[in-house]
Amino acid sequence: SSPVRVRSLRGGGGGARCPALLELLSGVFFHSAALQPPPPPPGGQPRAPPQPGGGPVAAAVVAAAAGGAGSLERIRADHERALREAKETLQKLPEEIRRDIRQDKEKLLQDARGRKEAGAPGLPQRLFRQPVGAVGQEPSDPDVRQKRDKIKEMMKHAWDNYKRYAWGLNELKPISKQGHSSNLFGNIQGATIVDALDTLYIMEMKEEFKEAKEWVEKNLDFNVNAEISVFEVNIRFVGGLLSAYYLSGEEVFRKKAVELGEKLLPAFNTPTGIPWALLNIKSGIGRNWPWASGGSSILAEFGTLHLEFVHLSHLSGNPVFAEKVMNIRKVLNRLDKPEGLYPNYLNPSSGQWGQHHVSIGGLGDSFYEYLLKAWLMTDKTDEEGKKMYYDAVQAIETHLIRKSSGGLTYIAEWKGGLLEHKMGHLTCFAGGMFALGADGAPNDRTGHHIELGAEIARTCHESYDRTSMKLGPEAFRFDGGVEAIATRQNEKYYILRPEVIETYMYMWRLTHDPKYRQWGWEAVEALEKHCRVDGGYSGIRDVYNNHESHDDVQQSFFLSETLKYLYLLFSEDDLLPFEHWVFNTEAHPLPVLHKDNGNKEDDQK
Ligand code: DMJ
Repeated sequence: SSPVRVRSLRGGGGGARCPALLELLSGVFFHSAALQPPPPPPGGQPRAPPQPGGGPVAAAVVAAAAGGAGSLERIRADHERALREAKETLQKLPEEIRRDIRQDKEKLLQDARGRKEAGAPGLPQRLFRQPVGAVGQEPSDPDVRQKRDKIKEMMKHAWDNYKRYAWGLNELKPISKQGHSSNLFGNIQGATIVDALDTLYIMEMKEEFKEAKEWVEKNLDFNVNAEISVFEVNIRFVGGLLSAYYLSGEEVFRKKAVELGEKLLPAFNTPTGIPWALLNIKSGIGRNWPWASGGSSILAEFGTLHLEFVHLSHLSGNPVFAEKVMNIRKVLNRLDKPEGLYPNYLNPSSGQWGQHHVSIGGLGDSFYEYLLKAWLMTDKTDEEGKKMYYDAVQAIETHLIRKSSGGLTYIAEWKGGLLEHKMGHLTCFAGGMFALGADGAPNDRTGHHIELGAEIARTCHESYDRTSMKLGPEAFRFDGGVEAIATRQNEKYYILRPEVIETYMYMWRLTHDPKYRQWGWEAVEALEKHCRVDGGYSGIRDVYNNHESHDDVQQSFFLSETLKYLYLLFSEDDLLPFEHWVFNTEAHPLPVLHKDNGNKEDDQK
């Protein structure tokens, strides 16, 4: 095989790192709070604004926001003023006190009305500057440009049909030409619209972006009596809204993201703070999937909130979101891990692992992804996330990664110490993850991590190439005399998943080896041939069959991930560059919170 060319993610590197995420966050919060004009206290000097969902960190933030180094003096002055006011009140007549209370109440009401009209209840004002790389240049090579245009046309076909047959509903049924609702979102509506916003933006589909934004403004409603999947709603809705905000600067997306984030908070009301999988967003009552080992929460679900919740704190000035996800880390770090591996199940009441099943695919996958990306998103200051990621990869290499007799590297699943030689389509994202993390790999193992990414990409490409339709199955095996082939009927389907293309995109960006564009283009041709129908794009029931049996669902992640990663694969590297953006697990780009400007502003153009 050809030698792998390694491209560095960042120039230089190394140097002293800030020790803790909270330090970074403190910069974030101080900034947000400082941008908010403090409401003048009745007849006194300026006071720090109150922070919803307070607690000790919030108090410190408020104090520091009020004056940095002089914050202690300010607190003292506030206390003295409060004492003075109390004394004055004691000297007043009852009628005067009643009048003061009436006036205070009226003022509060007026302020609340004013905030409602301004449309940003409780959110600090924020100066928006578009981060670097929200738009990129046209590809210079005409062939690449043509291919990219084709991918944009695919997006238009998917979007137009959704709009025509399922507008405002969650997903499209492209064969029966009607809406599809998934119970993952309860009766929150519009998953495809929110998931597609950022793809529309980066593809410069301006009219479509505008109509999507108007729908969000008028119709996206979280005040519903609905039991939702906390994970799915977070990665698709919170992630989609955050990206739409960071790309476009439209306040409505920030407001909706924070509003939804607040709705998700009761999920953390468990004895350990490990959140429930399911939450009724009206009643705030949570529970876990009935099938999950002894009432456990799922690693890939509670471990895939971190990036979005850190950004929710950044945008709202409210530290509670970041505190919730930092606590998940704390719980995990207190636990013994079998062979250094993280089981997929953790009981939120006892804080103990459930069944010892370990997977880098379904139930585990994006937990590992978010450890790495938490480190990258904090401009490589989140040392804890970094350590957890590289330690986990070490254990995965030792216990789960194997090579077939035909020379294909694969990642098996681990069940109480025994290996199941099966790899899921979902697991294929790991090729991109290993390559993305190569730059920071300890002990000069950068080349090794890139090579590992390249090997996983090759195996996953084989899983596509060994089918009749050139689209990969849901899971493939390395036992019973087969390699990279699905042997069970219920593992032969393809539901428009992105993970293999995601890995091609990372490998292309990091090596510029042309085979990744070639493999991506093979996937485009297969999608067009087998999944494209009059009414949009559909999944396939059996990719080994010569005749399509369509599953009649156009998944929202086809628009948010599959088409976005294809588009980026055929774009120049200046569109959403890795130095400035990380992608959440649903391919929604979130800006890196750069330390060199004190985390005080998003990176600027
Ligand atoms: C997406 O919703 C996300 O990528 C998630 O992490 C895993 N599954 C789907 C796509 O396959």
